Amino acid sequence: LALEADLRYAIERNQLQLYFQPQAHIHSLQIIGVECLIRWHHLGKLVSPIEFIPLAEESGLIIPMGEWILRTACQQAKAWQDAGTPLIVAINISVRQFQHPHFLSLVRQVLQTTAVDPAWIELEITESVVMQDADHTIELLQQLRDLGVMLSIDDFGTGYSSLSYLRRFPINKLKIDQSFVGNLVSGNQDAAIVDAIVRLGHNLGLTVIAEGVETEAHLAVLAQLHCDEIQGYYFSRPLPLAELTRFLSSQI
Ligand code: G
Ligand code: G
Ligand code: MN
Ligand code: NA
Repeated sequence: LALEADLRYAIERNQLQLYFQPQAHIHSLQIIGVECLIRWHHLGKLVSPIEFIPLAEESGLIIPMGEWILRTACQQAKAWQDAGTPLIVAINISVRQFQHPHFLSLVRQVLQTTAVDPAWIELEITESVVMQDADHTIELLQQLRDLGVMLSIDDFGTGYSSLSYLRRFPINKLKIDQSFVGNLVSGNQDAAIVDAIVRLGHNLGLTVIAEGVETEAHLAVLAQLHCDEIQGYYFSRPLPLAELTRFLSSQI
């Protein structure tokens, strides 16, 4: 496959780039963190991860790519810490990466070599990943927590979460999937779902963040439903580092 060969080359030649989407407190709108989102500059175009993450998963390239993402994200988190402006740095972990036998030791090694304070690192795991082989998953999640990192469940509400398992997962945050946010109107069915997720999260002692927040109206409904944090185009698109730096300084 031509694209696969190109992708392999892109990893070796550092043609991948991390973008960062700010996350903010729902009331103060203060930036609390960023989600790292991978971009690939390929033949003069920006290829979406929707196109190449599945390919990377199938081919196994997600392992070196995921390692590059983890290391680059931790280096950036460390730079913000050293500058006295620490931010939560949230990193997407793919299924195959999470299930790789050396994932735990990779995370440990990257934390050590980058000397980052792991309290500011958040690993985003999707709901479907954590539901496979739950006993093993709980053990691995606990081992990751023991390294000092935070854990969130991404795309929450789209998979088939067993609520009893959720109670046993040593996680910190639920990320409400953007499919529940796009048509959010006070009193509608999506609002009922968001309300239930926020209550569930809070009753389990978790922080709840909504993704895909695009409008002032979304923000108002989410605030009314006591959601803690927001992420989405309303606040900012994913930005390359230089633009994020400008955005951060404009917020102070
Ligand atoms: O940023 P964007 O909306 O284009 O991302 C599309 C999809 O690709 C999302 O599902 C997102 O979670 C995934 N994605 C983006 N960056 C990464 C990454 O660094 N690692 C993994 N595993 N998935 C990513
Ligand atoms: O699967 P995950 O939640 O990691 O994917 C996040 C994806 O959502 C990224 O591709 C990102 O670019 C996209 N995204 C971020 N904010 C918004 C938004 O406000 N609206 C829409 N439609 N997509 C968004
Ligand atoms: Mn995510
Ligand atoms: Na999501």
